[in-house]
Amino acid sequence: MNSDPSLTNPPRRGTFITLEGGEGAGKSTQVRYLVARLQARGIEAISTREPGGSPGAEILRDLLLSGMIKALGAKAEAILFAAARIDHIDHTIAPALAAGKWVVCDRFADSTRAYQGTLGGLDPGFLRALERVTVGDTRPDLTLILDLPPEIGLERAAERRGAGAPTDRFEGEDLAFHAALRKAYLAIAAAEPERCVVVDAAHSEAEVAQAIWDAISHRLLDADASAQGEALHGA
Ligand code: Z5A
Repeated sequence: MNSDPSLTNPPRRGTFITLEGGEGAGKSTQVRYLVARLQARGIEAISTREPGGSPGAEILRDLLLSGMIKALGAKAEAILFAAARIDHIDHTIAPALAAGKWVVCDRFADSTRAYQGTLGGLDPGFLRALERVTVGDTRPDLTLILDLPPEIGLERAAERRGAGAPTDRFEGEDLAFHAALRKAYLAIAAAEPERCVVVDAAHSEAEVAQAIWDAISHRLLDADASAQGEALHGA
């Protein structure tokens, strides 16, 4: 009998984590905390973002956030976000996961569901089909939805931007838009509780980082440790 599990088991895919939420919820801040904490544990982890995250997708990011695409409508916008996502998956996410790394991504397909889907009023069947051909098997293992009253998020984003600086395509939308966005994310979390964890983002950066770490420990690291234990016992 072969006692070396590496010769009998296929290589392990890495772990894919996405952070989602409205404007100024603290996603980029928490991506940095999380990757640093994973690396401190000796886990190989990369951070990335959407739209963008690969050279081709970064070109589309500039176009999408410039506001020039808005006039084409939500359907065209969703297709362009999807095109950027395909490049991002092919060149950044999939290779890292194949190498066994953790990938921590600032926004992913739930942003298309919330912004272009719910707020853009797109047909759910169209969105599901687009997501299927775009994402394929590269689905997140865990999605952290940072939940925050939009008034606080917009205030944080305005402070970061600085007085007088222009808003981007989505920052310029009104409060009702951002309130509807919050509801859309909570609906996604309620529909997929096995994948999504809602994190109260109204606390300090350190408290939010701890809540995220607790969710990861509970959902991924503990489960991973017991799976490895079972594999070793079964070997
Ligand atoms: N979009 C879409 O429509 N469809 C899609 O499929 C995808 C995206 C993928 C990308 O914008 C836009 O594209 C986005 C959705 C749309 N629309 N908007 N708006 P982006 O990448 O430029 O920005 P963003 O993703 O919206 O992130 P953000 O607004 O820049 O915020 P954030 O990443 O969530 O927050 P942050 O940068 O970490 O923090 C904001 C400020 O708050 C900063 O000064 C921090 O120091 C501060 N902060 C962070 N955490 C805290 C706490 N806990 N307390 C107090 N202050 C804090």
